[in-house]
Amino acid sequence: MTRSASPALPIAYSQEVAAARARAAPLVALESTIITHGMPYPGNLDMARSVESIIRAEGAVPATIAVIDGVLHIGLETAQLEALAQTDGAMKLSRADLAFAIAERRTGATTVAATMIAAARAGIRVFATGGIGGVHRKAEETFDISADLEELSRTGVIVVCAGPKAILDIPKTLEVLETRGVPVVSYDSPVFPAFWSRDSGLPSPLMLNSPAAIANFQKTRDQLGVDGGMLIANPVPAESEIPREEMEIYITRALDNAERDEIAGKEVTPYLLDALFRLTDGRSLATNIALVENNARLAAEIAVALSE
Ligand code: PSU
Ligand code: MN
Repeated sequence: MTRSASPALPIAYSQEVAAARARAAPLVALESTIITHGMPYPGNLDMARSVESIIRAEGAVPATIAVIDGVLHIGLETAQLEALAQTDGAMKLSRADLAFAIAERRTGATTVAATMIAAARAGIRVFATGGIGGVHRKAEETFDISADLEELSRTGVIVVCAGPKAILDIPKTLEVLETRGVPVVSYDSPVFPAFWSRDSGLPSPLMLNSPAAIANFQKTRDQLGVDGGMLIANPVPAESEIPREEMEIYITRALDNAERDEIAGKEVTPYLLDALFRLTDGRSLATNIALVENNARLAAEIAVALSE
């Protein structure tokens, strides 16, 4: 790389993504924090691979996003994905530090917020994940509100998730999204889902029943000049869900442990996911994988509908 006064951003597209961009094929962005900080190896790699193949089967192209040695990758080659899934010290990148990792030539995984920034920059309009970050319980004391919510309000990407992780304060999370003008749409369900469970006990602000209707809603927002993102909440398939009452028992225990261990900041979400994995004997992980796969399918369908 030659150096000039203002070198271009180090950005690399995988072969598959570059080819898809050249023919304007529908693309679906995928985050990488779920790989490095959300699930243990090798389940994380199995999940990452299966999600990519589900997107291909629906006629779209997957673009897993990560920073590797200071290069922003839009789409990972097979060996890069395998290496990332086994990397230990990857940073967990959000809006605050995505550029830091690039500038300092570090390796880092992108959260929902950082993945949205990278996807928007690459012209990718749809993104599949598991659960977004949100307002943590006791946020009135800790001020812990995920940067994912702010990003949804400003960056024009459709994020398909299974609801906010139930470890969060879901009513407060919905309040913030409403305040920031983020449309929250449940897919084919009148109730708002809560990640491992299909029903959070709260009604959904909006509901749509088909990828075409979601694409049409987005096109209308574009016509109206309303920018920012949109959140699609896709309930986990019934056969994979852990009912809310049961999950709540484990969540209470995991939150108690987090408080005892004085976990704060970026550590909170990975700590709780790991604690739940152990408290549920791995069941929470199986559910997590099933819901990400389900979201990948819907995101691909939306990307295809948007391109029609
Ligand atoms: N959903 C998962 N596993 C995860 C995450 C979401 O099933 O690991 C990650 C996402 O990257 C999300 C992040 O953006 O957790 C939120 O972290 P925080 O609460 O620190 O903002
Ligand atoms: Mn936080």
